[in-house]
Amino acid sequence: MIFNDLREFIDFLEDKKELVRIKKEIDPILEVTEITDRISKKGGPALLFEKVKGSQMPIAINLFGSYKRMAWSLGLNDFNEISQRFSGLLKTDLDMKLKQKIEALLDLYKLSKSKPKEVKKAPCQEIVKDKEFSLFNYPILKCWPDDSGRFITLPLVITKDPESGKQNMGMYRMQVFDEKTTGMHWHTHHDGAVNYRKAVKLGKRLEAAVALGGDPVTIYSATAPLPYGIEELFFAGYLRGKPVEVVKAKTVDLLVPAKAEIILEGYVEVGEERIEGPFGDHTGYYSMAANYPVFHITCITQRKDPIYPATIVGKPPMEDCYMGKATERMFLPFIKMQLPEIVDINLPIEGVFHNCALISIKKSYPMHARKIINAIWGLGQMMFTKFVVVFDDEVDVQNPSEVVWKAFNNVDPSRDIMVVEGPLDVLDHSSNRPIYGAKMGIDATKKWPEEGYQREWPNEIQMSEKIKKLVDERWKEYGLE
Ligand SMILES: Cc1cc2nc3c(=O)[nH]c(=O)nc-3n(C[C@H](O)[C@H](O)[C@H](O)COP(=O)(O)O)c2cc1C
Ligand SMILES: [Mn+2]
Repeated sequence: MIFNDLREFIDFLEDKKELVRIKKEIDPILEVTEITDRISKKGGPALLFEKVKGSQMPIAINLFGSYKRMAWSLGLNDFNEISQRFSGLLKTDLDMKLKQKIEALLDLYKLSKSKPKEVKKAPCQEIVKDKEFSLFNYPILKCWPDDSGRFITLPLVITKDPESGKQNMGMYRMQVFDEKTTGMHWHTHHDGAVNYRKAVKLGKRLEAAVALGGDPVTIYSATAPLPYGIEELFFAGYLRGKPVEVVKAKTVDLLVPAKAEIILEGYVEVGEERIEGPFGDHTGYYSMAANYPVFHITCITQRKDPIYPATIVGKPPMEDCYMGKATERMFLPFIKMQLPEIVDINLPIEGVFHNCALISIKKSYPMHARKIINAIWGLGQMMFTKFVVVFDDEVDVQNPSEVVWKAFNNVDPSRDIMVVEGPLDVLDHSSNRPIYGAKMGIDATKKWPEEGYQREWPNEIQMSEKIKKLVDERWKEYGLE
């Protein structure tokens, strides 16, 4: 099932008993976080806070907060379908079976559906406020005690490349500075910041529009690590197999998702910066205050009865972990296209996606693991990965016990570890200076004579099939169950 907007998804979750309504009045300052965090840590449902102190609209949160809901949001029944479902385009084999050919054709068809469809009338513009408005009328959360203020946490920030005219849509949290102004926390490595730097060069303020809500695939797409120049709204249409409807914003030259709940329109002034943060972040730590551009809102458009979408981030697992895991599954086929020797990748949620990648490969030449480590550091947002650990293909990288056992037993630290310097995620707090520092590659594969290992690599202990069969047959006789 493909959803057209946030409320369709909310209704669906409610039908499936995966959404709970909270009718008691709740404070968006810290109280929403404490409730949602407890629910997140239990693997609990999505929440709709119907009565929020100081605001007329409800808050929807934790919508993506489980493997099941994440899969549903993408129109799938099961999380394990993600890799297969979105890899059709990459099948180039001429000997494909008929079924595969049909799947590939379906994907081509879907690609042709990816261009957003412009409409004239849109639910997100039922009400237009271009003079009197205040962000303080919206149920914007203060998430954690040391946060520097209230933050919009699930925004789809749309800007345009001033040269090519292509739109980018990224999710960057926004600190509320006053009624009409927020921070614009696009990390220097992300595409919003690229567009901003282009605007600075041209000396022209950068228009921006921020969608709150929209269909869940569109929301997810703002978090997807697409290469610069690939438009997230096209990608969302591809994933949905149905174009995203867009409408011209009222005061800026941007197309925004027509079925969003709320749109903030405005601009980022060239060279203007303000201290933003601290903010309790994905890592489970606060990201510290730093200078970021400022977003000036010129107009708010919205539905008559908007639902305010939010999320909280903090110590994993949280809602964003399931979005990250969906990305891991969705992009694995694309990574394999460039690095076909990769069998599987696990980005453990405790590694918060940029800290750790566990990768199994079909090793076929000396130092093959190092090639993979270096390749990962050159691959889109994988470049931030602080620890890359490479295993032989028989290792199940999804099994933490197996991973730790293999790594600790197989690695000779003086031979198998490489430490290099390079860009790090802005959220990394371990390096001496922000945004760059050391990263480690660990080769946990079995070592070959050609790699200088002159001893005999021991066999793993395995019982003989004959004895296993015998014990299977006699199991009842032993009286152990
Ligand atoms: C809940 C959530 C909050 C995020 N907050 C930020 C943020 O404040 N700044 C940022 O640069 N990226 C943030 N990200 C990550 C980006 O959305 C993600 O890297 C995305 O691919 C960036 O898109 P872009 O490459 O088009 O800039 C966040 C992701 C999620 C899921
Ligand atoms: Mn982008």
